[in-house]
Amino acid sequence: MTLAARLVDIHSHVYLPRYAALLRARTTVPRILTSSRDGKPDDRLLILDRDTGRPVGPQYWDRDEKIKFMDRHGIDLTVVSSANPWLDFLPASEAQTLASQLNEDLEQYCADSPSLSPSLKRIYGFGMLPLVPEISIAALLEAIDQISKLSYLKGIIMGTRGIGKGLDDEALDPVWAALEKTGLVVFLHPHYGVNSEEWGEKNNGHVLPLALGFPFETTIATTRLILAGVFDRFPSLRLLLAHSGGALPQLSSRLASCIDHDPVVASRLEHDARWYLGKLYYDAIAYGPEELGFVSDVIARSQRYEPGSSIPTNAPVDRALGSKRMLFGTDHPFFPPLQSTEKWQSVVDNLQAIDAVSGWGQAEKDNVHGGNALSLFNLIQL
Ligand code: 5CU
Repeated sequence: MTLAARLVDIHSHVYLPRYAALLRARTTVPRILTSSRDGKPDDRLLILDRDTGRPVGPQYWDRDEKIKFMDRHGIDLTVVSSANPWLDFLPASEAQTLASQLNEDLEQYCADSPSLSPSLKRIYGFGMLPLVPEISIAALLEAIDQISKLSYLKGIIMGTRGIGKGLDDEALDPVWAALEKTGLVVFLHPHYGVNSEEWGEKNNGHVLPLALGFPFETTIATTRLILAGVFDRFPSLRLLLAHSGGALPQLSSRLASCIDHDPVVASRLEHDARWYLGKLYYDAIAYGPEELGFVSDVIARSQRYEPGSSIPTNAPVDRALGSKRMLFGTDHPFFPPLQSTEKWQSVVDNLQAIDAVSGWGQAEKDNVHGGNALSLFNLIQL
């Protein structure tokens, strides 16, 4: 098997034992509510707004469970990230200490994972920054420096709130500069969704916040980054969007038109909005081949926008080109099957979707399965 034919999961979460212990000690959300049934632990995880909890167990923190899941689904290598809500609910000094400890813990979690080849581990990681209000920028830069020196951490995961004002906060410019300089991949992941009043009064469980709220949050945060000129100032920043970029691909031409009609915003940006979508990376967690094909087209279409121009050239949109920025993911340990099955349907759905994208040949599918991840995380030369 060539390296390019590897299956690499870039969207897979963990609550490291130190973090799980913190959640267990808490009495308000986010928390792990501990109880037992028939003498066995019956713990529940509460992290979302109006969360009634869902079963939580070793699959959330135990590395052996992660490896078993990988083996069961033919996943060769995983880049794990801490799950939401990260450190968002902690005071700055606690967040700073814990971020540093959790980054060391994650490095060890990866270091102790089995080897895939003499020079490749089966698990790498995204570290985290203490992105909370009142943290100093110096503390964030220190965390980036720490992560960049940990050999198994290849990026950072971040939510959408920044240090309280969102990711378009100019105070974060030194953070983007440092992330760009170190080459760490920034995995942008939602947690808050949108205002829960939008979900009405019917009990729809977690369906609306997860299916719509999460992707809309990512859509808004990424759009704000574009509008703030972050990709103009930091053109080499490597941003990976959760859930295939949410609704941004679908809304990008509308966004471009709205910008064109607003001279103040238009004058701030160096490129047409659609151009920026070709500079981002997208996980392939969209569950359907049509959606993946569409995202691939939107990425490829950015080539039609010459720097600074909103008039597209006639260059054909090459769907295969878009696939180079899309990467397989599972969202493990979330979305487990309701009944015990050998393979998780959520994983099978996403793999089948990749295989069924019209216009993607074997090379494109191999790239989305793992080749793109190995390049993005600089694992190919190892
Ligand atoms: O099911 C969920 O709540 C989640 C979550 O919180 N975070 C995530 O990444 N996926 C699903």
